[in-house]
Amino acid sequence: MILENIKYGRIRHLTLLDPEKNGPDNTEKVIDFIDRAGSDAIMVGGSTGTGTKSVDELVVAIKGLTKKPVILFPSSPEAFSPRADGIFYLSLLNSNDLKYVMGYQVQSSRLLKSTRMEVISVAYLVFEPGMTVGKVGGARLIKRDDVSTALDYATAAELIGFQAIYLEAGSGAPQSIDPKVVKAVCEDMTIPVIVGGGIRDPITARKMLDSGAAAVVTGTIAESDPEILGRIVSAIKS
Ligand code: 1GP
Repeated sequence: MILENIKYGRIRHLTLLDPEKNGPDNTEKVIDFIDRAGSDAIMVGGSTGTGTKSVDELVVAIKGLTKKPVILFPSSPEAFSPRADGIFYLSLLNSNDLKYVMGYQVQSSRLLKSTRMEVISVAYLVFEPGMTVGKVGGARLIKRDDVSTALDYATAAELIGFQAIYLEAGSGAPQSIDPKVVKAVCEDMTIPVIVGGGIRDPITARKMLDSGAAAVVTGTIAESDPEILGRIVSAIKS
């Protein structure tokens, strides 16, 4: 159970792979980095251009190389593969575009229910700078140190009944979310909080865990610097 594993500290680091940047050709190399680094799970998704074919091909390639759980992280219902172990069923709560809040969820609900994969409802909150997901997702970006607005959204998410909260600065962000926002949200929540975007070094990753995050996501670093990926994962698990 992916959610249980996140809740109870068995999945603390997740690596995001974007099918746009990771064709089947270099999957073997990237999975080798991820395995050696000790990352616990692999997310597959990206903000643009992730159609069923490229997502499915990447999921198949990953499943052939590792037993780590593969979790879909979709930007639209097309970014789907029935072969994944689970899906973050995201609702971008601070979007101006209803399709990211509930439209895509409605569109994909019956298909998802018919699969055997674990569907985890996730309140997705996008902070400054937001990067591509902020733009594509029409987000009213939350300031990276705005504790009060973050708590408003996170509390709403918990009361509505989401199973997890994902605090996102955007893939490739030059700076992560302020750990004090993570701390305030985590102190107040009973559901697990996942943090991602702009986490590039072991100290920042560790700070997120010390602030109460259940798990940390890194994407960009797996593609560019596998050595740092290993140090990030070690810092998280130390
Ligand atoms: C995506 O936040 C993650 O949700 C990944 O971000 O690519 O900046 O590590 P990075």
